Amino acid sequence: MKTQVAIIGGGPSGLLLSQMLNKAGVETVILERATRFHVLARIRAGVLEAGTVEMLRAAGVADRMEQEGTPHSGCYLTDDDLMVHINFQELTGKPVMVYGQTEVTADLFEAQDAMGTPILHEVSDVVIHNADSSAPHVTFTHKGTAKRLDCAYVAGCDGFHGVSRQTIPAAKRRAFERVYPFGWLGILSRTKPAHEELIYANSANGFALASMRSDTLSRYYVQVPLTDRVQDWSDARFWGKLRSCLPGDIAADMETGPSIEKSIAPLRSFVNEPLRWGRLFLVGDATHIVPPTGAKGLNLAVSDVYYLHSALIDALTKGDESGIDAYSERALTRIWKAMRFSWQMTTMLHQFEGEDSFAAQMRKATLRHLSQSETARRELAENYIGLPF
Ligand code: FAS
Ligand code: PHB
Repeated sequence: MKTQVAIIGGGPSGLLLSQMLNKAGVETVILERATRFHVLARIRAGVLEAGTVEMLRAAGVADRMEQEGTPHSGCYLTDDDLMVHINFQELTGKPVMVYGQTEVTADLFEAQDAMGTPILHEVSDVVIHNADSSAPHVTFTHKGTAKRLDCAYVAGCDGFHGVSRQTIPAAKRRAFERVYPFGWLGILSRTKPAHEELIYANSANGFALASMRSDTLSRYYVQVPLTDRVQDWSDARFWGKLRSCLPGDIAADMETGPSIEKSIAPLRSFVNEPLRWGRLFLVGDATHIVPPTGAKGLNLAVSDVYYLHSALIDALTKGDESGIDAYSERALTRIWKAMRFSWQMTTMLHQFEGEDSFAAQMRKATLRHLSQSETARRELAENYIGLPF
């Protein structure tokens, strides 16, 4: 098998990169470890930055998002009963789009199928060879047969647990990491969302997030210790915890119902540098992880794709390698800014086990400052809707 760009991973990074390259006439093959059903069964991000919306439009996969997605002009940060409204539209002139990552991925699969792009599911034993040469190739097993894919470039879009990052020799890469001592227990329920905008709640009982996928499908999270397991949490226990974190009047009116999905995600901040080794380029969760508090994970993957797709097109169609030479440093500049914002939102809104009373006072003071300072609200809004690519 031969192609121009071999893409490891068929999540949002790999699919969007492939779609953007194919639209420019660049051939790709996507190698995905899981079944399509499994990829689409993952419930993850829910908020799209303004830049992500533009990229999906440029990729030609925005029609359903325009019809079914919901623009949000603001969100709330709360501290017990204090509710601080962050009006993105007023402060930045832009909204965000609430439209689930699952739907984005489904739209990308549909577009890639229409392109006739080879997406090989259930591959295994993926190994990237000679990435630091002018002729890399990938070997893998598919349907019980050993295969080889020759290519000009390899895009590592295979997430945090993939093989791409590990292909870069340990001596050639650096990792920066902060693991948080708690996770998010998330549920999906066919209930009316607690509020028409997202609520990031800081309270004496810990952090909670009230989000949604539509006006009949709610997505909620509560902070839990890393030792907790999903089976420790009945729906009733979850609803009780969520109510204890949200402002009283909202908690009192909230509709509850059976969970249709329930999972615990650990929280970490992680950056791998560099994003390139020879003709291998890392994209998305393969090279960075953010705590979901800032709604940056999926959106950061999209900005990596924004930088890399144009660089690969220039290299393959014009022989201009300036873009691929600049990719790692250019992407990392934006990655670190999103890393900072996600870390700040996480430390501002979560209780840390064993913290002193001063830490709780700092959280309260930060939220009160936001309620009184338009400048502080604008700084948060500019980061939340997404810094420029
Ligand atoms: P992904 O991990 O989505 O995709 C990588 C793909 O590569 C997967 O399909 C995997 O099967 C495949 N793969 C892995 N190893 C392979 C191999 N060796 N060979 C072939 N294929 C391989 N972000 C937010 O903004 N908000 C959220 O609320 C949020 N919640 C999250 C909850 C969880 C549990 C997780 C894990 C992440 C969450 N994220 C959230 C972040 C998430 O949305 C990621 O940023 C996003 O999926 C990044 O997309 P990819 O880079 O494509 O990585
Ligand atoms: C979600 O709806 O899943 C969601 C929204 C905002 C976040 C994290 C998750 O910051």
